[in-house]
Amino acid sequence: SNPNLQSRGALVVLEGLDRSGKSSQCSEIVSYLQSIGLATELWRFPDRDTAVGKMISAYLSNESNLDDHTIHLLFSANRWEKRDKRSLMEEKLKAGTTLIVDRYSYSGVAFSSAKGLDFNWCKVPETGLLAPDIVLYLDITPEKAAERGGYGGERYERLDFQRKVREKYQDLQDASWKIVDACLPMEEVQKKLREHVLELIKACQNGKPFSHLWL
Ligand code: 2DT
Ligand code: MG
Repeated sequence: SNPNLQSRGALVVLEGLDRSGKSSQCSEIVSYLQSIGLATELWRFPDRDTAVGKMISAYLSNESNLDDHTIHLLFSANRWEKRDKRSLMEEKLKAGTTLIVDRYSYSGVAFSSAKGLDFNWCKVPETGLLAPDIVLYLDITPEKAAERGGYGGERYERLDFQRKVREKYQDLQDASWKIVDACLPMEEVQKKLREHVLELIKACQNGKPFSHLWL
């Protein structure tokens, strides 16, 4: 490996429709990576614990209503605010920590554009954020996802809307995406995710450079 290039952690994003299994798979992969001695943290967006995150949470649970553009920008702000001194995403990665992130800018664009907002307008506020090294997309049809039951009753958790979100996700796919069939048994899904992530971590340790959205 090139000694001039810095060993760093990997920025891994999981995306998918509601009930695609993202959150469980994220937890499992984090436990696995930690168990083999790799510094790893679980992040998620929205981060509902910040001031902005509390506004988002109120909106999602229908306790408040906001204009579609306004909530879009709040979701984006919730990603930008994670650049503050203590939690700076890039600092963590540079220190060698791998981040497993449950949703990111792709959710931002897919969900807002599925409401009818302009696709490119939705991408603009994300411009300049750190780009994931990989996007692991847990692919499931909205019908199959709904069969899993337990849509929590939050805004967006409706079959017709999830159909539109899936189409928008398809328009966002690029070379950094790996599509994983979310209907395989959970262990099989986890196995595929681990393979992708371990290969990527190696590349990052060997100095894979950072890139930024939407280059
Ligand atoms: P969770 O169920 O994962 O908490 O997500 N969403 C998410 C957006 O509309 N824009 C965004 O930028 C992000 C990150 C997807 C709550 C919902 O919020 C949607 C589902
Ligand atoms: Mg949800």
